[in-house]
Amino acid sequence: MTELILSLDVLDRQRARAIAESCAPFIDAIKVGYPLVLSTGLSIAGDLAELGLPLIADFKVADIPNTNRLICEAVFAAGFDAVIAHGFVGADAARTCVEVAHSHSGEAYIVAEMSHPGATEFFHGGVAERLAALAVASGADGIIAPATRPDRVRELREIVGKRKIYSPGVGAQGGDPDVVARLVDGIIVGRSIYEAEDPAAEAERLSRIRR
Ligand code: NUP
Repeated sequence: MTELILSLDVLDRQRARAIAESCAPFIDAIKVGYPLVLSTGLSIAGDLAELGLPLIADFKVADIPNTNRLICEAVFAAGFDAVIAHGFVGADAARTCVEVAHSHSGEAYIVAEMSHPGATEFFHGGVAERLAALAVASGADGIIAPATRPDRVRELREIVGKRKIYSPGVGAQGGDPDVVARLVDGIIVGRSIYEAEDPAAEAERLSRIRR
């Protein structure tokens, strides 16, 4: 069954906790990125961990191997279960994120292609394919690929095989959950859920689509 991952890009700790708690019965993981962590501090991970769902740190880590190591160690020490890293920094830097994640029994995902319109500027022309291959060669647990371009997801699936594909861009960015949920291991959904009048109801609706 395709996972439903809540992207919790709200700025307020109480609101984040309330939305996560109400959606918890319908989601498989929570993704936290810079907006929430920069607003509340890394301690938000401890708050959310109480819900018992896997926590994914969407920090798109993209530095030299040593700095990547320091960042990922802090991520897992804070209680996250997975980290998202960029691959364009090269195999050594990406592999460092994978190694740290696995040393904590966690997971690492490499961005193969992003979901926004401008992503085509640099990710197309063979780059995304190379990043997907790098993810496989680095032992990453999967890739991030765009729900906004299902054809690209199909192409990247050829490269990553059974490794997981998590896909953002559903709803607010135009991606159709009915189409993409069949192609990927998890859909990542932010605004469609947390900006809904009833976030839990929207999460429940999406959780039914993905089955
Ligand atoms: O390619 C990507 N596209 C994307 O939207 C890679 C991402 N990590 N994201 C993130 O997914 C984005 O930063 C946001 O946290 C979430 C999508 O949110 P929404 O468009 O559903 O609100």
